[in-house]
Amino acid sequence: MNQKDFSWKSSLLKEIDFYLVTDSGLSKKGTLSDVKDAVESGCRIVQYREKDKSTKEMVEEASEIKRICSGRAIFLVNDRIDVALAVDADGVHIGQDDMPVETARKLLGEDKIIGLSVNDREEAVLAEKSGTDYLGLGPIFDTATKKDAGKGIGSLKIREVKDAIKLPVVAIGGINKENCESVIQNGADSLVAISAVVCSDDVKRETKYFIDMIQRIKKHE
Ligand code: 3NM
Repeated sequence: MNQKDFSWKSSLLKEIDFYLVTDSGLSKKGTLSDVKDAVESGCRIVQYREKDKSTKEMVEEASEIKRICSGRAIFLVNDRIDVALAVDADGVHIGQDDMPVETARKLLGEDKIIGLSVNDREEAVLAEKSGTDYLGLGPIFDTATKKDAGKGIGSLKIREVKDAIKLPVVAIGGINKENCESVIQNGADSLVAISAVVCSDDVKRETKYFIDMIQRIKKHE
């Protein structure tokens, strides 16, 4: 069994409910406003995902997000290990085509969190061996938010992945208020709903909706 199964990071991540991923292209009120609102509503993990800004702008925004999250939420940076290091974020979330987890680990050290995106059970099993701390599994449903995400795998696949590994699984892709219950019922430890939250007029209300739903279902399991 992988020694990471027992790490404080895995235990901590299994306690997380709603996971905010930022998207400045979709956001109604802007990334910083979304982070503030989500954290004030009880969101305990934030991933800064920014594809359109310069490195300088990203470092500035990431330091603001770090300040907002401080003592309240885990703060991760998507893909950009340099930005994560520059602001001393809590970790990174990387994809299959990014730097290998082992290399990212060397750069970041043992105390930082590394999450990896996987699409199926095979990738999940390999990811667990690589020393990642949690998995992002998706897309669960079809999504327009990430153009190259591919077709939704369906929420039953979550159970298949959970049965094969011990790491926390965060479900992502096309999740909204209508389909979110099946995601948690099928074993996801946490979920991301980008457009369902940042396109809304009230990020606080939507975040709270997801947190309450997840806690209610987990309590009855
Ligand atoms: N990653 P929405 S799907 C950023 O499958 C991202 O790895 C995915 O946005 C993956 O909640 C996705 O609006 C977009 O569908 C999720």
